[in-house]
Amino acid sequence: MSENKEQTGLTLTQHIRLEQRAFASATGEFSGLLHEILVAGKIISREINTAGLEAELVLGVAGTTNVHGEEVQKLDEYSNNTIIQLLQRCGHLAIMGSEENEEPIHIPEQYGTGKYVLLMDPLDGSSNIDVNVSIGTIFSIYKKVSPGEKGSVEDLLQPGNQQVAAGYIIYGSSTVFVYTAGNGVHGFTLDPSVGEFLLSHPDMKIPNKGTIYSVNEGNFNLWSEGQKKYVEYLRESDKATGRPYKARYIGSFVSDFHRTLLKGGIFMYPADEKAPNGKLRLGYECAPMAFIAEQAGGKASTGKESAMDIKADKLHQRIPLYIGSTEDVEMAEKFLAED
Ligand code: AHM
Ligand code: MG
Repeated sequence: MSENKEQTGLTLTQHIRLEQRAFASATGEFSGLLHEILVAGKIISREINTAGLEAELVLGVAGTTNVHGEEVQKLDEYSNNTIIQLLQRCGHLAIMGSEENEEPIHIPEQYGTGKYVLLMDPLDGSSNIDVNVSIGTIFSIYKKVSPGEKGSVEDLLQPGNQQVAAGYIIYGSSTVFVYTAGNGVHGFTLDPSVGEFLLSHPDMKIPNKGTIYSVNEGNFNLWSEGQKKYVEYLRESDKATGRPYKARYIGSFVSDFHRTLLKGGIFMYPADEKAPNGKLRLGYECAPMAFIAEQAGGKASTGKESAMDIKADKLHQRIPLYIGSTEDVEMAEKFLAED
């Protein structure tokens, strides 16, 4: 859809419905599913916005660790429960996978199942919660491929190129919902006065080349030679290629990715000596953002191959990630090829 007056006050629900009208076979299930995700986003957004006022109840650690051995924050748990509760009742899902749950989440029989599967990171960047830095929810939707009514883990291990839709909600200075259903990337800002996400960023495009790099440079000494040389290259002065690049690293993937989508450049979480597959998870962090990056004209790579083409072996699989402007990601791949 192009930007015009007809889009004034276009809500996310309306946008999804209008996009789906293009598909003769659309049954409304997909629109229904996305609608439930946006409702969950509003509830989580409200909780985050009042976090400071109810600090004891909402902020801090929950006293448990998750499958990755990381401390679970109260808001992590709240966001995970909110999405599971809402989504399992919608009737459109066969199975879910979450960063916070070691095993796949089956849909209780009384709610019935549908033809879609959902992967999510309910609250990404949660180490930033207590310091008022933007955090987000990431989701990825596939069609169920396993036989029978119930979903199986196979449904959650499909390569990113099979995604039907992906998106994220960033809880920042405003709450923004960005999604793609394979027809461009569109962003909506929550207007708290009316309680609706309204179209604010139609047809988002990543610049072909940027001037910002984003990486946890504290790991420099653990990196491969190619990775070190690439970052050193970005820090050199060369007017013609816009170097040195600016360094920006929030440590909250949704926020770092959102900036990269809007301004261009590259975000990376490379493999290193301690983490040979990097840190970020394929199913609910890398693949959804890769789909969005590609739909916005950008690129996502492990440094060697497209992040969209990898089929996971396990639910919580990690991969190294280079994502953002096409020229920047390709330059990173060139340096990594020397390793
Ligand atoms: P989380 O899903 O537990 O919040 O962890 C993922 C986060 C990402 O948001 C961020 O890009 C990365 O971890 C930061 O890691 P590091 O602190 O190693 O730089
Ligand atoms: Mg995460």
